[in-house]
Amino acid sequence: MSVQATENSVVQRYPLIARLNRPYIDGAFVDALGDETFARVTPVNGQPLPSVASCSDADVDRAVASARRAFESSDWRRRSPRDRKRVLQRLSALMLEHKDELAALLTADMGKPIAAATWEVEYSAEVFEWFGESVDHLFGEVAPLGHDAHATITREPIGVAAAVTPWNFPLLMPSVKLAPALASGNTVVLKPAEQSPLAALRLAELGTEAGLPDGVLNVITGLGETAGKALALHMDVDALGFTGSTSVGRLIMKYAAESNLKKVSLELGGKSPSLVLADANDHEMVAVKTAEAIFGNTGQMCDSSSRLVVHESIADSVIDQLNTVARRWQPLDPFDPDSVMGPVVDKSQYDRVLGYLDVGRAEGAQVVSGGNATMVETGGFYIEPTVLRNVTNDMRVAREEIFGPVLSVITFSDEEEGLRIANDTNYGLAATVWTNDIRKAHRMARELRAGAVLVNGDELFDVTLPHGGYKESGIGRDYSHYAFDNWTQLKATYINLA
Ligand code: TXE
Repeated sequence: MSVQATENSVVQRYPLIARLNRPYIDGAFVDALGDETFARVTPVNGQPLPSVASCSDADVDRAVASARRAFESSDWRRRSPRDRKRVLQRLSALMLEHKDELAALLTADMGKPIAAATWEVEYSAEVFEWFGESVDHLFGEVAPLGHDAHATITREPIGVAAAVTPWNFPLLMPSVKLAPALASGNTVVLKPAEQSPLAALRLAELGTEAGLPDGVLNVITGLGETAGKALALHMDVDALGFTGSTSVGRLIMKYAAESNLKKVSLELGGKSPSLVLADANDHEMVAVKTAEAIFGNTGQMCDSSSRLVVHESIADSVIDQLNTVARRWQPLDPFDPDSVMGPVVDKSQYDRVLGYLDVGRAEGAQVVSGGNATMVETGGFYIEPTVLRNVTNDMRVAREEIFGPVLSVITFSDEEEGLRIANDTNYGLAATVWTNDIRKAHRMARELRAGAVLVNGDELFDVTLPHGGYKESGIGRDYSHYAFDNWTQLKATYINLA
């Protein structure tokens, strides 16, 4: 593996980074109330990034108060959906106008290849555009009552909404929560992950430029166990959308229960299977799509296909193809336009992924490609795309979310066994089935216990499709018009006509 680390300092090249270092409250960047900051490095080459304000409970109070004021006294919630739509669509256009700069912020913060970062900006802009349009088409209902009564069922904003988001898609994850929340009239406090706050801070600024009234979108910078916890425990936050680890998801529910029973939606971890039946005959396609699904974003995706559950009769052929395809995914400086795979997000994720490779070897898995890392040479956190075979579904590498470019290959001898292995996980975010038999495709799609099933692979990212998990992968759905369920409440209004 050869990684040529970026020569110039990332901050020199993108001076904007230096000013995105404090919370955005009530329509402006403000100093945090305390002096605490947290240090950061870019995973591209390990060089320091400017430190960022570590917000305290008092800062969270201030941001929530700003959102409450804006909810009560700005006209945001009272505007017609069409008027809110115009603001969101202006924001979408501004994001596209600033695409290169936002993409650079993503790459600097968490190391995704610049081409993938550009895609993330474009898709995030589409999410704002789509939710703006959708809310304008969201009709209420009239209840089927008798002649002497008339009742409507309408959706109302919940109030002050909070979003706590992870670092793997630092712009997209905030966008999928903010777009439906803002479209339906809520005001928002966002806490992005400490590893990747830059794009979210810039988004807030663009929101003001697009016409969001002051206080409608606030961003708190800070650590999970302080700022994130304060937000989740806050008595004046009415709803909270979280994406992140299942362990923190449990805490979020606990905090909600201990405070004001705020409405919680959770998008958590995954250990998604890709089930390859014996009749699937395009093994190259299986390998290409599986590689995209596990090496894309350096494997840091909640719905990565991290378990390849393949029929024993074709396992060797599929693994051969995977070894060939994996060579195209060698890590490269993410600022290089040819890069398809950058580093993992930080040193702790780097240690965690390499730790799992040791665990896998100790459990009897065989590394058939990859397995090396190059932090020493580059200063960045680069790990080769890695394929493990001889994995059984009880091994830790098959059960726990690694969140890195590591594929575990598990074989089966009959379809019922394959299905059982695929479903034998605490998670249930996504599953893929590969077959040329239409009946088997439908049957497997019905039996796979996951929020999304892909038949013969392909794109999971589509704003029209709900995204969320069965089992311990979460509660509620992001994307699609079902996302409005997270950010609205239903009101029944009964009118006596007698
Ligand atoms: O996630 P965390 P981390 C998984 C993945 C990864 C592991 C750890 O397996 O290796 O989680 O990543 C905030 N109260 N996923 O540690 O801690 C935190 O500041 C309130 C899957 O980065 O869950 C950040 O904003 N908030 C996942 C957000 O939670 C808290 C994406 C996510 O951080 C908090 C990311 C607390 N006590 C990681 N502690 C996916 N589903 O896509 C942390 N946070």
